[in-house]
Amino acid sequence: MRRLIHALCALVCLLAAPAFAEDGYDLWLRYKPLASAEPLPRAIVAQDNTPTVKAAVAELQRGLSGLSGRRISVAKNVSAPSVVLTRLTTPEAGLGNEGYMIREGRQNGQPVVRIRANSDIGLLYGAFAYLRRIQTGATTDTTDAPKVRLRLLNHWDNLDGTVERGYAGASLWDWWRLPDLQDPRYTDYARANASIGINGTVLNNVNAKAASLTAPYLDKAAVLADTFRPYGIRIYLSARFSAPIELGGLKTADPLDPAVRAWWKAKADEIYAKIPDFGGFLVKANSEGQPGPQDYGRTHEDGANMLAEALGNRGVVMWRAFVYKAEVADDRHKQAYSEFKPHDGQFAPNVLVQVKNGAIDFQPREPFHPLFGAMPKTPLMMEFQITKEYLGFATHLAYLGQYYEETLRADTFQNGQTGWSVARVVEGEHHALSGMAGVANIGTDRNWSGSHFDQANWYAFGRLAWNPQGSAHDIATEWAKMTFTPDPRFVTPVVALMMRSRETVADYMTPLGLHHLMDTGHHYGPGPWVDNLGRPDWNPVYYHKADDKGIGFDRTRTGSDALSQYDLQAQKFWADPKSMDERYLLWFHHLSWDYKTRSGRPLWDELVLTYDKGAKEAAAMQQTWAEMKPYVDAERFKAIASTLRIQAREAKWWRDASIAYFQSKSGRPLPAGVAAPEKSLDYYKSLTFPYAPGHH
Ligand code: BDP
Repeated sequence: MRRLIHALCALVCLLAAPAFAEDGYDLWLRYKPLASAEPLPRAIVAQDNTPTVKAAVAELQRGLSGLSGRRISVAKNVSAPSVVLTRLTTPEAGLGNEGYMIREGRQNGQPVVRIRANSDIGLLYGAFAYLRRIQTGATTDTTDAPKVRLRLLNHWDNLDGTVERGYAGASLWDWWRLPDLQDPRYTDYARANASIGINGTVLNNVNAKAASLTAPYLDKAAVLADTFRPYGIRIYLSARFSAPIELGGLKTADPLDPAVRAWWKAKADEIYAKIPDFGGFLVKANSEGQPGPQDYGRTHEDGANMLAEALGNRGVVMWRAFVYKAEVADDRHKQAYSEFKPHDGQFAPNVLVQVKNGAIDFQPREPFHPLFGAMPKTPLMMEFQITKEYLGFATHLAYLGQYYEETLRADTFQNGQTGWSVARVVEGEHHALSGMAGVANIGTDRNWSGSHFDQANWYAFGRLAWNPQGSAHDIATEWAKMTFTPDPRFVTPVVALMMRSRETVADYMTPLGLHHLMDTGHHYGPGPWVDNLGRPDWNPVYYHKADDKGIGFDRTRTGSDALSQYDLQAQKFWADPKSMDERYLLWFHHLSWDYKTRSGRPLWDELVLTYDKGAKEAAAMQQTWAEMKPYVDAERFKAIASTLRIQAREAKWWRDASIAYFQSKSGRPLPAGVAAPEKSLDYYKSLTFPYAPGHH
């Protein structure tokens, strides 16, 4: 008897357990039953049956049945409370091709929610928006359309399955088994992206192999394009500029050479025959050893326009402005501006210049890139990094929504006028094209992003690409509600923690405007002492310039004068160390250790205390999380607790190693009450990480 009871108990437990593990695979599309008594529609009514409308219906069915715990039917007419999807017969101008309208009303005596759009993709976006609004407690009625046309992920994925700067496992693209293997995960990838409005993806690394443009690889890419198409996602490829030599057997890749031009034209035609809605090319040229037009004495626009011509009105070229050269002795901060600004207005209409958020390289904090204020005649595409190459990989919690917002809200004073925020420049109101790209943090890890909180960075990127003027705080709130629970006892402290988290990381890695202090190659841990790399501007010492007298990079007129690349009014943000935001202080100024900061403390003390504060905050994040235990499933609770433990330990490592090193320069005592580094500077210098992920 007892045995039977045990067996029955085991069965009950099994049935009561969630059908699948809370491993993060469902992202923010979990659709768990809502506690609120709001009556939800019981049917979905749609007239069309296109692949995109089918996807919208399927998502609504999945979402509403999950949220209500009921079966949801699909019908042609309204006979129950319903969601009605309608493509407008007379286009509504304000909605454009991707916008939607959601309205509550009544039809056939039943309450209905009408989702209307000019296009099928608008209906899909509307369906996702409606589900989001239910889950986040927003009112149903809304009208929305994206402010940016190209909202793209950039995968730095290699053909061998590795991911440059990827910390979430291997590449999602199984090039080896494609085109035959069609992983269902590709559809979930598309769903997740469509749910946040992403409408394009560059499949391969900017450090591109020409092979990705060969017929077998195009066939593989075509399968992905077919899978993504119903979700409004077009595919793009990074193009290696020297492909005409490597694949075409030509002697040159000179963009003005007729044979080279013909080769690219034929290649574009071949691509369009396989992928009719191919989006276009992303190009890293003449940067970090990549081939480019300058190898032939030509300019960036010669290269970009040649590819633009090959694509014609079928696609776009996204030409990256991330360029710097060993031969140029000038401050690396200045190089992209010097190379691109003189060519403003000379790019073909289907070219966008893709600019990183800052002039160096995705540092924990960077002032906005001066090009955003300087090329009014060219559509400038924003490039953010979602993967956290310089912010602790996937192991440290740093919510980047707050970072993106900081950059997007900065005023560039383009054309000397106020109100030209980076967001407005990116929205490109004077241009036919506009775009925002995010270097993806996605891989084969079950939770997609390497850690649960890193999903929020993917989410925030998509939402801000849709509306660059959106609020990082609101976006974090939405994400937390959908990904975990709408319970305010969870949402309020967790959103507060997220909003502070990137600041915390900046404090324990690169406080007061310091930058590029990461160790060689992998960029993970501290390496402020590194001074032995081939190029001066690869060395951390180049950036902090610390000696026994002071620290910081003078980018004012007495130094490299990079500051002058900003509009006169924008220069005022950072020109005067006394009045500026000190979080950028040492980015622009070289100051003595005794320099009196706003707190009244000398710079040395301030620096040490900021490191100390960052490390303490990282440790405290664990406590906040511990208090969230009642609101989170055991599996994700534990996973997050363990990454926070790693983060706290490594924040202390950053703090200790940095303080030890800078103290060896300043020769000053630590401010009262601050603990000395745990180990010697030599110990920190001796650490090596040859197998850190993401480094190729
Ligand atoms: C740097 C990365 C490197 C990329 C490069 C780029 O360290 O792996 O190839 O940027 O953006 O941040 O091209």
